[in-house]
Amino acid sequence: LDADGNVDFQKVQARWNELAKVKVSLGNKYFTPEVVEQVKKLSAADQHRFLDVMMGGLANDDSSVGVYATRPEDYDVFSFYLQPLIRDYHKIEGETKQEHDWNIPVDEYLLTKIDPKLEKVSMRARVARNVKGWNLPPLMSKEERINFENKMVQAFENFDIKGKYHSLTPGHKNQITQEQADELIKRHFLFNDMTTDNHLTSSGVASDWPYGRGIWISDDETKMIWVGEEDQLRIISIVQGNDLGKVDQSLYQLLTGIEKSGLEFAEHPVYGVVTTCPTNMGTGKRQSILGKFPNITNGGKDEKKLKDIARQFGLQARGMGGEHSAMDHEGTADISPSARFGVTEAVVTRRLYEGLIKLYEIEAQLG
Ligand code: CIR
Repeated sequence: LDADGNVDFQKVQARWNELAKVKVSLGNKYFTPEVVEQVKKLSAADQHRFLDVMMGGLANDDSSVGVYATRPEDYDVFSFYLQPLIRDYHKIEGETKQEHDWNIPVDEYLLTKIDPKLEKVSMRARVARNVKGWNLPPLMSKEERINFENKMVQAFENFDIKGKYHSLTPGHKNQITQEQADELIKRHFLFNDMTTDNHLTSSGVASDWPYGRGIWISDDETKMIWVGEEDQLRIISIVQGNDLGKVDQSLYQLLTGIEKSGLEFAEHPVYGVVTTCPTNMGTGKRQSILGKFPNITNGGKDEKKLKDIARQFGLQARGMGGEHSAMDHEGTADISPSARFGVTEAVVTRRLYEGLIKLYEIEAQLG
């Protein structure tokens, strides 16, 4: 900010130039002189918010995206910046508009058809959602986070699927102990302490931790809902098995259940489901399996090779503990299609299946 409290875009440009020597994030790539001209026409408040949007990228030299939306309308107010960035990330050319399609077959995308040994695999699918009328997590105040959590606790109490809410908020009636939280993290149900992620911290997504954060878990432990992580809600199903369609069925049941409770989600007419990170816009859906790739990764020592091969097939390979986590000595990785926008929910599942066919083919060849 300059002496008058206005955003000094020359300084912002200088910082992006400095970061470009290490890595060019999408936020950096699309911060052009034309964008600066456009943003200068906005109100002082909007200019400040534009700076907030870029904060994760400006603070971290390892950012690949580097921007987070702070309110649903950011995708319109800053469309001159965010829309080309979204199209680039999701590799969309032309005027695609988001469509939804949850018609996903069961008994078709069978992992055992790829390899009979893939009989009992941990399969996961999630959708990100934010509720209309609320700030997105980077901009939520502590009070808003607490109010949002309580609104969800009420919704869970009237839910037709039986389950239990576990809160991380100090003093909350559903608060769990640190030991219980650690156990849920170990089982890959609960998200990690958000303050350990520099991207989430510098962008404000992790602010007021652990207030307003928690997880609802169904009694059969196949369905869960994260409250207060990168998006207000992450609606998740985890199934042990080999039919990718079954996990979608379970997720869809949970999603429609929560919609029936009266929540209205933020949706953009072109970019679909509104999410904090532009990488999740569209369907907000990420579907993955936990697979072992000891040959490609050379016993877990060469994660990069798996990531590079996966990328060629439109897939992302992560460690087991989330986006920036490491793989183990068996090369256990969470594999998911990267595209969420310009594809339907059904296409995400098909892409995962088709990508896995190719990935396991290479793993077998190297064995
Ligand atoms: C980055 O720019 O590298 C981080 N902000 C992460 C971006 C994509 N992942 C995500 O939002 N979960």
